[in-house]
Amino acid sequence: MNPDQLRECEKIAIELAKRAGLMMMETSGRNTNIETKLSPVDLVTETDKAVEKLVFDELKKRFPDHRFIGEESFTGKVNLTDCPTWIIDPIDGTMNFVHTFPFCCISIGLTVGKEVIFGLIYSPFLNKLYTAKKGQGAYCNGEPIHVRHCDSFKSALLINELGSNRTDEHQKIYFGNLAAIGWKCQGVRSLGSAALNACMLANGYVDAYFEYGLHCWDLAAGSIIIQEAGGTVLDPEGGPFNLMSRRILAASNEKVAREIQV
Ligand code: LIP
Repeated sequence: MNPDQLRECEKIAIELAKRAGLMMMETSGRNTNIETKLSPVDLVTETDKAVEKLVFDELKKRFPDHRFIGEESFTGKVNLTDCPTWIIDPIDGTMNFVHTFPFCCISIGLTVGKEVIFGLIYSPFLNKLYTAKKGQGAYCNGEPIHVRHCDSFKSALLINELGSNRTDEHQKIYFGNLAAIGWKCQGVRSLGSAALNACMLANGYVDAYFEYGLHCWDLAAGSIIIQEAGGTVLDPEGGPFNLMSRRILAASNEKVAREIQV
């Protein structure tokens, strides 16, 4: 994809995110038909579905050759290919959206050759639009953003999430990690949106973030925004970050990330 085409993708994604944001503002806390998916706390509202439909319908008109992966049209198997692919979470932080806790957003990533080349995260409630294009830095509302300096994990503020997976196995991983890792830093926070957690790190408000049990639509945009803001993104076991592995370890720098890796 050449730079003009990528700029066009960004322009259209921003327009759609703003339209999605209006839909979210109009309906937050007002959804009556709330369904559950993989667990009783894995929620989906009519707005999640309506936003995904709007964004996919418009993108398909503009980019008929591209492929699309979305949280609400997920049928059990994600097939990421080398083709240009839009990866979308129409509302990341649906639990927050239902409760009117303002940390919810739309998250839009674009991959080519299975690599994320563009990411956008927009929270209409916080009035923050985060964007990043491969090799071109990360921005919040048009201003460049950077991770902050952090010497060591013991002086870090960490984000970690309980998540919506309530299996015994996930519970063991969550509390095991919290005891082993969370205890060693200055504080642990949970905002309820993987995408906005990534933005908090990219924007220099926290120093590290890890989470298990996520999907590619939670991670695509956030991973490039962190990297373009100068941060490090890894697999929690220390290998390269894999968008499809359903987990992330991210930090302001590699030293801090390596102190956390399991
Ligand atoms: C949510 C994430 C959140 C995570 C939940 C869930 P959703 O996304 O962003 O951080 O802990 O498990 O995946 O379901 O609101 O789009």
